[in-house]
Amino acid sequence: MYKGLKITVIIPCLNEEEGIRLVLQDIPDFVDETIVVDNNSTDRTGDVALSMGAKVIHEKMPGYGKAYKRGFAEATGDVIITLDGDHSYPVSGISYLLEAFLHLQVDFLNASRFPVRDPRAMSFKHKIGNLILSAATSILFLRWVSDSQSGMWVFKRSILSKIKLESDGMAFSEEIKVEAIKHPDLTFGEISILYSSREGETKLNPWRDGINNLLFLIRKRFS
Ligand SMILES: Nc1nc2c(ncn2[C@@H]2O[C@H](COP(=O)(O)OP(=O)(O)O)[C@@H](O)[C@H]2O)c(=O)[nH]1
Ligand SMILES: [Mg+2]
Repeated sequence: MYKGLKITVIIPCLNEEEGIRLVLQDIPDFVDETIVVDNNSTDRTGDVALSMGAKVIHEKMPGYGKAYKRGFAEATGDVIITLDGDHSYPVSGISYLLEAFLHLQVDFLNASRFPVRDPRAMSFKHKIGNLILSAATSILFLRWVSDSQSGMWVFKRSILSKIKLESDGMAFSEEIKVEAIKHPDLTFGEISILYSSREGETKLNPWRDGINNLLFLIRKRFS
């Protein structure tokens, strides 16, 4: 519990046996529930997560968005915090994010990776791709968003009944933010975090996912 709120952490994982160990060992004691959604990993991700006390859900259908939707359905906390299983997002920053979330009194808080302070954390190509996608989100939805592709969010679980989440893939990350921004009853905030280099191999295909995410934003805006 954190200030009377039940806290759930959700982590989607595809072959992250090294990263998930580092993430789980730093999860603060006030977190009530840690859910790892494993998608047919061929390494020991599920075993490692289970041995470290996480609730492990095996989702058969592939996809980042699919994994999150499954995790959301299992979550019981008042507040949900998400992050990658690759140890690139700051686990030690969870209390900082929760404090900001409560202080700003928002329904959805996005943790922005920008400015990137660790030069090894993000390649130049990824920085440009993220810049284009965040600029597109900001222009299309008329709200400044510095990192529409961040995978670390803090939000009230109750907002899930108000928003529509359809993407099964990487576009899920921008979709949930756009849904929070567009909804007239929901408030959106963003603060900067320290982002670092990941353990293991990226699951992102920069060209395919980058173009898909851009088309997803355009379709979402004009449909
Ligand atoms: N369960 C599940 N997790 C996934 C899938 N694709 C990616 N992930 C996880 O989602 C997180 C984000 O993927 P990552 O490769 O780090 O993308 P990046 O942070 O955008 O470079 C990582 O923890 C991945 O292991 C998937 O299909 N299923
Ligand atoms: Mg990652």
